[in-house]
Order: sequence, then structure tokens, then C-alpha cells
Amino acid sequence: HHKPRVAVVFGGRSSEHAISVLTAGAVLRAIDREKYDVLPIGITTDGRWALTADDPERMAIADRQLPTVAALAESTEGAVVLPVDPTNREVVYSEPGSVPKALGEVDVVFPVLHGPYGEDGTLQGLLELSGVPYVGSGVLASAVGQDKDYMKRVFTSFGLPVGPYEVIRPREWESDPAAARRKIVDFAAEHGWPLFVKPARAGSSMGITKVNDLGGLDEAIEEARRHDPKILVESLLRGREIECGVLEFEDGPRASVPAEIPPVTAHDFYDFEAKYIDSAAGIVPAPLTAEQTAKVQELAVAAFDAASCEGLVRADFFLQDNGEFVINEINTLPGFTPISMYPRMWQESGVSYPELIDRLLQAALHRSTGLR
Ligand code: G1L
Repeated sequence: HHKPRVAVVFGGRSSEHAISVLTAGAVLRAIDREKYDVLPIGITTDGRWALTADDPERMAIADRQLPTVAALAESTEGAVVLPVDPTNREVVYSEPGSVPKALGEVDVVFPVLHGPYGEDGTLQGLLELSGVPYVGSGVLASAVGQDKDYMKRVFTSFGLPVGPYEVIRPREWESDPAAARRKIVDFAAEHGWPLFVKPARAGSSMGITKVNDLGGLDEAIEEARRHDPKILVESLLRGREIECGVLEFEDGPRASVPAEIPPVTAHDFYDFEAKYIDSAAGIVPAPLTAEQTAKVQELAVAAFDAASCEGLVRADFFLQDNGEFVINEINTLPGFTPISMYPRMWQESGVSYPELIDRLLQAALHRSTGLR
């Protein structure tokens, strides 16, 4: 019996490639090597999979340069290179003209990938078909977590409070933009300006515009549609931004202490960088009453269950001025550097970063493949 082999899959065809490499570096540093063997598998921005060196020191910002899988692969003598595929189960790599070396069987995949082709269910589907267990949510929950339209529909059907929104589907805009515009104007008449126009499926905060009046609407729609032909319109939710982590324990999901994201002054909303890098700005635990804390923890676990999440989720809320929470979204692969909100909330709840990683790996290894 060998130690379980963990393939940490990172990088990928995402604008958040470098964040993924930084996160994978932190994960590689924190995995218990007495307990697990580790295979770092990078995906280049053009989609090639390669075994990279197990060298977390090089997966960091150096000389003001963001790390990339391509740079890691090129500059690691002998360490890489030919395409590997953990879904082959037996990871094999070879150098040109040499006998392939078997690295052994992958027991579990730790996906450190953001957005399309990483956390949207597609990688999860590939791993299901290959019969490889993996950390985190399955196909359905991952896809729901990536689509703000279906996410809200799922929450609503489970009785969770969501804010007002409208959806403009691709054919609606393409066949009758005037009718779509009217739909949004009616929405604004009911809920007020400003509005946020967002791509329905996109990582982070890209393509989102705050629209103050009718004049800015078309450009905001076009901008959102550059990221996704399906768009969402939401009203501005006034209130405090509260987040809560959910982690699967042996006996089921539990909620962390919540955190508060203070209002950002320099930006109009909590943007990409703030979310992944400067999350040290979040206040953990959030200054809430015992009742408010219990309520948001209950809602976070209910959101985890509503979307059929597995392993972990970060649930983001607004605490409105009337004292009611509304759920804004869930994140099935939340920011995961040691200073990101999700690990910080668990740290404050008594679960350290290495223990968090161990729990996620154990949950994945104990999950059976197939329907559950
Ligand atoms: F622990 C998990 F579930 F495996 C995990 C893996 C990756 C949690 C969160 C993340 N996050 C990311 O990979 C990130 C893309 C948000 C950083 Cl790129």
C-alpha cells in the first residue's frame, strides 16, 4: 500500500492563470508529504498538460513577474515536459526517444483551476468519466455555481432569499433588443437605479458594469455579452457584505465563522484583485450578533445543500439594512491562498490551512465514484 497520490492540477486557459499557479504553490507547500505523494500538473494557457517540478518556491511572484505554467515547464531542467493526463490514471511521462516512465496511479485530483474548463463542471465531468476522485463539487454543483441565473433559480426553489434580478437570454437580445431593453427599464422602474449588468457565467468580476441610467445600458449589455451571451441585471443591494465558508466533515457540512468585506472606496465594487489578493482586508470574524451569525451559517449550509455541493463552498451574502440576509452567490472553488477569505475563515474556526487541505483530500478519497 502506497501513500495516496495527489495530482494538483493548476494553471489553465483562464485569465486567472497566475492566481492558480500561486494558489497551487501554497497548496503544494501545505500538503503533508508524510501522508501523500504529490504530482504537480500544470496546464498551459494554450491547454497543454505537463508534469512540472515539485518546486513551490518557483510558483511565486519573482522580479515582478507573475508565474506561468509555460515558464515553470521551460525552465525546469528534465522535470517536465511531455503532455501528461491524470485521467489516464497511470501518469506516464517520457522524454523524446526514451522509454516512458510510470509515475504511478493517481488516487485523487486536487483541482486548482478557475472559471471555464476548471470550476464549471467540465473538468469534473472528465474526471468522472475517468473514474478519478477529486476534491470539491461534482458536475452539477460546479455548473450551477458558475451560472448566476441557474444559481438564483436553485436558491429560490429551496426557499433561500435572493435579490431582484432579470435575465436576458442570447436570442432575446439578438431577435428583439428593444423588448429586452423595455424589460430592463420596467425592472429599474420597480427596483430603482443603479443596476448592475453582468455576464451570467464568468469568473471574478469581469464584464460587470454599474449602470446609473438608461444612457449607459446598451454599452453595459454589449460589454457583459463579450464575456457571455447570457446576461443578468441586478439591482444594487444596500447593506453589509458577509461571507461564510462551508466545509464537509465526516458527519456532514459545517459553517465557519463568517467574515465581513468592508465597503471598497477606491473601486465601485469588490473587484478581481481585491477578491484574490488583497483579501486581507476582510474582517474575520464579522462583527455580527450571535443570532445574525447563526442565521448566516444556517443559510450557508442550506446553500451548500441546495446546489448539492461537495467538499467546500464559500457563500456570499448581503446583510440588508432591514436586518435580512440575501444570498448573492456561491463559489465552489473560492480563492484559496492562505490569505484568501475561505482559508482565513476556517483558520478562525480552528481549522488550519494544512488541515483544511487534508480534510478536503480525505473527503474526496472517501467518496465513492459514480452516483451518490
Ligand atoms: F480545495 C479545493 F477545493 F480543492 C480548492 C481548490 C482550488 C479550493 C479552491 C480553489 N481555488 C482555486 O483554485 C482558485 C482558482 C480560486 C484560485 Cl485560482
